[in-house]
Amino acid sequence: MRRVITFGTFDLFHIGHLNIIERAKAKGDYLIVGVSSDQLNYSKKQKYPVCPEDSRSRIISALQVVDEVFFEESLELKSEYIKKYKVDVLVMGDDWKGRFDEFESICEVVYLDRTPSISTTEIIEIIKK
Ligand code: C2G
Repeated sequence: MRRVITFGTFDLFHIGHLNIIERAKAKGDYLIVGVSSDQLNYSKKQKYPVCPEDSRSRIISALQVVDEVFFEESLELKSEYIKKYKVDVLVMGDDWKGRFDEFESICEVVYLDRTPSISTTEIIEIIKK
């Protein structure tokens, strides 16, 4: 069984998120998703996501293709998560291209094209206008 992992905030869940999650699952048989915690977002961006972590992780858990969800508490813990969940493939969108190459010694690393023309930031901007 090929075990796949992907990470994300998945705030204001949209079609770009669904696309990458479905394409990540297609890389293997069992999909684990690390949902970044509110605290991790605050430490990266000095602001909290619109949707709190429990809501974001419940939405991800409810997807048919997702087998397991956990909270990503720190960007520094990727190799621990990869080992803990016995991961064969790490999948991320290509906005992260090159950033996770260091994990190629412990698993396969795949970057997939982002879905064009949609992002949480753009959704927030459109609603504000
Ligand atoms: N994504 C995508 N297409 C979009 C928007 C997002 O493919 N139009 C992908 C991103 O490339 C990422 C995933 O969806 O792989 C989650 O995106 P975000 O919620 O923006 O997550 P991010 O803030 O990138 O958090 O440890 C890494 C972080 O937890 C990733």
